[in-house]
Amino acid sequence: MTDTPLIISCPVVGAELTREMYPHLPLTPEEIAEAARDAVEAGASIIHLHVRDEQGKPTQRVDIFEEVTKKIRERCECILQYSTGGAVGTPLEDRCAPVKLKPDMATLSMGTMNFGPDIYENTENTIRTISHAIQENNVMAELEIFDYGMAETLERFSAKGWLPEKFHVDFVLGIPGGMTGDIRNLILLKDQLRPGQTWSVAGVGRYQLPLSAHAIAMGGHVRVGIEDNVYYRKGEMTMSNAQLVGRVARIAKELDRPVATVGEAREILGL
Ligand code: KMH
Ligand code: ZN
Repeated sequence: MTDTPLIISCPVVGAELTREMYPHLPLTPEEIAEAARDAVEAGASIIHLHVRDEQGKPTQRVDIFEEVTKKIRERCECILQYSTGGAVGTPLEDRCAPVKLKPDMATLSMGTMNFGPDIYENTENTIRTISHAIQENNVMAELEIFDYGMAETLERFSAKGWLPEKFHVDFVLGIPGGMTGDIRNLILLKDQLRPGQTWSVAGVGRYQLPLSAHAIAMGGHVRVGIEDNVYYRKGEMTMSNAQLVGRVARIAKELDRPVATVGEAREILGL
């Protein structure tokens, strides 16, 4: 077991959920900022951020990212990671737009896939354009890998010089259309990485808890929050992001893995 502190990342709102699907969904800048603060107090050091417009719809509007960022910064210290994935179908230009605010990190999805009934489109041009925007703004990329082919794309793109030299890798497992959250998939993907590469896992739905526990034991890091799963256990919705984060922090402590402070997370990621 590694004694590297565990980085917990929390995706506090996501782009696909609605209040009908999850009644406690934070939507306004104030609500999102409070959800972020509570998650940080429970042990998260990274906040993975999507934002919503005045109607509660997912948006990549720069003014709203700016407002939410300010409100989060007023409440807590954390590593802010903007989504460049947006919602399924968000135009490429909109996806790139918030990166110019220079958050600490931004996501970079590594391939096209079925996303439930939809298509999450990440053509070669999309990936290269977002990668360029990220590098141009001196932001650290988190590569989102939903499927094995995307791990191979990582190597291919890296060899071509299309990726930043340094990045963090997040495996998102359990989206219908991508790889499932079977532990064997995590091992397969993790073994594909270069030595020393930092990685985390985001288990979707019922995979969130077992994948979190395995990542802690394997020396990886964990993403846990309602963007990926709204249940605390089968049949019981979670009260909040903080409740999900708090459980992962407790499991880590029981496994003798300290939970990273924000400063430690910055150091581990090389931010
Ligand atoms: N909403 C998903 C289609 C990201 O944040 O970078 C994409 C997503 C990935 O959430
Ligand atoms: Zn996201």
